[in-house]
Amino acid sequence: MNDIGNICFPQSFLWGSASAAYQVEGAWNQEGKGPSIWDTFSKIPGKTFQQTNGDIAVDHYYRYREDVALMAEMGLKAYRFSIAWSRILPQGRGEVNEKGLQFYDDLINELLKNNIEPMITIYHWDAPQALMDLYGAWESREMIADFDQYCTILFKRYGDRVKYWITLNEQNVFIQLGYGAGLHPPGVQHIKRMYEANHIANLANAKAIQSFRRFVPDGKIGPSFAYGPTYPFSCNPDDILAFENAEELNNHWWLDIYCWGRYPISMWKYLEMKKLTPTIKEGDFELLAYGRPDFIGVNYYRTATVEKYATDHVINKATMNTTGKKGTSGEHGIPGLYKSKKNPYLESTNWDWEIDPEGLRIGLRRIANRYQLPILITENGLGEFDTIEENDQINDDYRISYLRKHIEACHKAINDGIEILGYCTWSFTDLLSWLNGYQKRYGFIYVDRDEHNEKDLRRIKKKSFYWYKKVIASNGECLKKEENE
Ligand code: BGP
Repeated sequence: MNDIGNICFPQSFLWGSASAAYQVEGAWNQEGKGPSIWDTFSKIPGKTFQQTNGDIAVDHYYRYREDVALMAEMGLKAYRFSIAWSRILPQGRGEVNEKGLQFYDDLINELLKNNIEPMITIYHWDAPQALMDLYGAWESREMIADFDQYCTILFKRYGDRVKYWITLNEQNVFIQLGYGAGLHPPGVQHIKRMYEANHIANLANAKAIQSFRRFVPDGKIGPSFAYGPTYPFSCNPDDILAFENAEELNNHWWLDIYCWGRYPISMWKYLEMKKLTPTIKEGDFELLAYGRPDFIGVNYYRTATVEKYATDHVINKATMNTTGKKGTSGEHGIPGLYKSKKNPYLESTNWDWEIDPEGLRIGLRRIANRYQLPILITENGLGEFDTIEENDQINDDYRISYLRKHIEACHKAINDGIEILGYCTWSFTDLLSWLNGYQKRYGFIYVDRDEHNEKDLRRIKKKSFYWYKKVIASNGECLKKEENE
């Protein structure tokens, strides 16, 4: 059970890589695109690392052909990218921007020409600013119909060629950071509003899936969830209870709705007591029942370890490490429910993200068993500083080691009986990290730019590029050799 054993990924396994429009495209105000909430938010002083934004990003909008050629050279089987809503509908609703539609048409065709399966993320956090101004975006039920209109345009236009679709990317992140912690747009810090907005996003997700069944009956769709499986810090029953609380509030709160159309019992009760539950209207649960996905999209980076958090001991507001200075992130938690704890068994990255490949296997088993659905790993990767050495060499052995261990964990999960459709690394090229600037790099391809200087945006293959190429070509077999070396 613990051994990597005979490496045998299914022949159809989708070895992929992922990105998001705001983080790669640039061309933020070109060819008819309207502004998104990230275009606006990133320009407010103090919101992002060294005031970085995606105005140019890595210029993928103008260099997509070069990027796809690199994907083809690598042998990539799938590319997950997102569509910028305000490129298609500059006002968020109403008039369609044909040039925007054409851009993604061209990208899709270029991918298919190179035998790369396109996977569309419909929403990766960049809501049209016009809808924020009009009615507060996710805080209004008007968003459900507008999102559905946007989705339907995409389904009709690309549904003939694109068979894998992701509705919302990390609803748990954009809602919690946008309306709870206030670190993402719209920068709100209000827990009741957070749960209200989240419920509306749940309804929009279900409505989009309902429409998808009509327009793309032979396709597969699901949300991508930022899944951080929880561990109890000790076997003290108090810590076990803290773990149950965190798992239910941070994971089941979303996954139960997606897969079963209902909220978990105990956390509903807890939030009800705190007067934080969202408003439920007639017909909501009928609609949510249509939301059952074809797969669960999993974005996995790390696990979370928690312990009991007594109500009389309140920690200061959590701090997030956005600088890459190790050890600068703080504890967080909810008094009476759980408190985060550093896991002494795990190493961390320079951004304090714990590295835990076994946690991926554990998480995959937990959710596949609970929801009985296949899983598509829509993101997994390592954000690190990279340096260019002599002759344009980038020796990112740390990234190779990270990815290798996580792919091995996927294989073990497959041996455990879990159906995994594919594995997308985050990311293909380097790109803008929302709050962490350009110095936190994730790609197989180095992009020569920094926080304030776009330089020449040259693409340089890292050592990990050649490594993943071998992994794909051998359908994972080469990992076994590496293990024996
Ligand atoms: C996920 C997002 C991605 C990406 C990744 C890495 O939450 O879906 O868009 O950014 O995390 O995170 P970060 O850029 O904060 O390091």
